[in-house]
This record gives sequence, structure tokens and C-alpha cells, in this order.
Amino acid sequence: MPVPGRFTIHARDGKARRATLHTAHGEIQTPVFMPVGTQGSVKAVGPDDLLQAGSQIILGNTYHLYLRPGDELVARRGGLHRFMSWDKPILTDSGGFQVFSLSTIRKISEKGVEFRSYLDGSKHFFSPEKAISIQQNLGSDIMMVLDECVGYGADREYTARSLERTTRWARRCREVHTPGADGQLMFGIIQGGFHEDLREESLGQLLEIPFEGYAIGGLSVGESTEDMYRILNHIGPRMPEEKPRYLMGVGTPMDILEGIESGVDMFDCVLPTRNARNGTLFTSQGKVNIKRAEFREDDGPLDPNCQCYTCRNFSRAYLRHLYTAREILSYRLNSLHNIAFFLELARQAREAIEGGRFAELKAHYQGIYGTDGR
Ligand code: PRF
Ligand code: ZN
Repeated sequence: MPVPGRFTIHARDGKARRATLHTAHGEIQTPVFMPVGTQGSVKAVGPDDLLQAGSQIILGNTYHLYLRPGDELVARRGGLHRFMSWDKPILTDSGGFQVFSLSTIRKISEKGVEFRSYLDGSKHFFSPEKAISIQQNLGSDIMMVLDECVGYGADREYTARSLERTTRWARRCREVHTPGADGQLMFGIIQGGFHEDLREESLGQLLEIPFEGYAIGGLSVGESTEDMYRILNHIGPRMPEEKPRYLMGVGTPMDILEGIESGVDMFDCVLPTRNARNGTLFTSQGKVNIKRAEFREDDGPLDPNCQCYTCRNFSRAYLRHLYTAREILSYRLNSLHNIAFFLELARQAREAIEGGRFAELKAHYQGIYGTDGR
């Protein structure tokens, strides 16, 4: 079996890449979409559903699993893979982003970040070293360094100081985990807000630390699509060619295609699962709001071009009924379809890159979802 971290590029189309990333739990074909399983569960769907839909890797959250049920408890159960019965790769986020987005009361210093639990208000502290030891207890295939995701309103001065601290934290994370130990990979995270030069500065500093992959953080934090694409188009192509590139917490179908076009390989987002639960479904014809009255007696499948379990077996009328009646099955069937849609989008991207038709694929989706897909 190839060593975890090995990254082989098979084809290129412009800046887009088609590659394989090897991990301790098997290989990942990229570009890849990673469904989000925050609390050790991709909401409303089981591992069997995920496998059937073709998920290659899922994401878990350090912040949530540390607070509940506790990373040491998970370690005693044999790690997160065994605990949740998912045998394929898992990437865990470091908690950096969740501390800032979920814990209102927090204090950041050189040492780390103090925060209050969103569950019971209890006080906790994440140092870079702690964020890694939690991810070691969880046993994820890809660990992320602790970073500070600065808010959209942050000024240049703060953003510059913050990114330097994020670099120092990244170095401390690397220092407590020997590259390759236990088959776990570690990715660095680029910050720098919406300033091209600060993004380059962040990348340059992180390149001095050997990581198995690099991520773009700090995007999709309330900025315009134009600002997001400006930074994405600037920094994506400057990231190391020979290592995986990951765009954190992004995004819509068009955001993902824009990312792939900028040379990004990996994506995660709650959009498909969160939208599924409020009845917004992504289809090959655009977004569908399943609660609309027009579907009341619609016997057709949600998406005639989709091969998912939901589309193969149920009508729009039934899906509308389940949603309207607040049936639990509605969450599962809707989530299954949206996950399948995002996985299929990534699969089509892989195929298009191999065939040198990526621009064509993007133009096709642009025609359906509009320029920014929102
Ligand atoms: N940092 C981390 N996780 C993240 C982000 C980040 O900046 C984002 C930003 N969209 C999503 N998830 N650690
Ligand atoms: Zn479907």
C-alpha cells in the first residue's frame, strides 16, 4: 500500500487537476467533495447510505467531539472510524473555526484560545498542541492545524498580526506530530483575509513548515462572491503543485467549480445537508424548493438525471408530503439526494478534467446555477 500522503496527479486541464491522495484508510480521487459529519454523524444519513452514494471521505469536528462525547472516550472506543463504523478516510477540522463561529465568549492569546462551551457554558482552552492531541485521539486520516479564521470585518493590521500567529501555531502543531506518524497527515491553513499580499505572506510562511497538504481558510465568511473568487483565483494557483489543496467550508456548486478551476482538490460544506433539511434540493435543473404547491401531485422523480436512492424510488409528490408532514424520513431522503448531487458534481469534474472539457462543464453549470450559484 502506498504511504499515506502520497499525491499523484493524473491529468490537468488549465489549472484544474485530477489526482489521487493516499491515506491510511484508502485512496481519495480528487477533486473530491467531503460531506460534513460534525458530531460523528453526517446528519440524517448512515455510513451505509454514504457508501452507496459514493462518499470517499467525510469530515468530523474537533470542537464538537472534544466537548461531547470527549476525544478520550472516542479513543477508548478505538477511534472515530470504529466508533461511528466508517472505514474510509476522515478529515477532522481543528476547532479553530468553530471556536470563533460557535463560542461567543472567547479569549485569544499567543498560547491559544480560551472559550466557553456552546453546550453548557463551561470554560475550555485549545492550544495548538491540544488541537493536535484531540485529533490524534480521534485518529483521523487528515488533521488540520489550529488557526484563527478572522471575521469579514477585520482590518488589515489585525489580519496581518493574526496570520503570523496562525503560522506560529501551525509550527507548534507540526512539532508535536512527526510527519507520517500513525499514518495521520497534517495540513496547514492559509489565512490573510481579503488582501492578496497577506495571503501570499501566509502561504510563504507556511511553506517553510513541511505539511502533507495546504488549505485555504477564511473564505465564505460573509464576503461577496467577487471578493471570494478574487482571493481564491489569486492564492489557489500559487499553492504547492505537488500537494493536495483544500478549500475549507466552501460552498455552492458554482463555488466548487470555481475552486477546481483555480487548482483546488478538496472541498467540504454543510450546504447540501443543511439545505436538505429545510427542503432546498440541488438538481441538474437548478435548485428546487420541495415544499412548493406545484409538486403536490407531481409523480416525477426529484431529478430525472440523478441515480440516487431518493430519485430512483420516490416522487416529488411524496417528498413534498414528507416535508410538509415533518416526517423524519424527509431529512434522510433529501440529505441523500443532496449529498449524491455534490458527489456527482465532483465526479463530473474529475471526468471533465481527464477529457480536457472542464471549461465546458463549468459553462454548463453556469447556465443552470448562474454566475455565483446563490
Ligand atoms: N479555518 C478552519 N476551518 C474552517 C475555516 C477556517 O478558516 C472555514 C472558513 N470558511 C471553514 N472551516 N480551521
Ligand atoms: Zn437524487
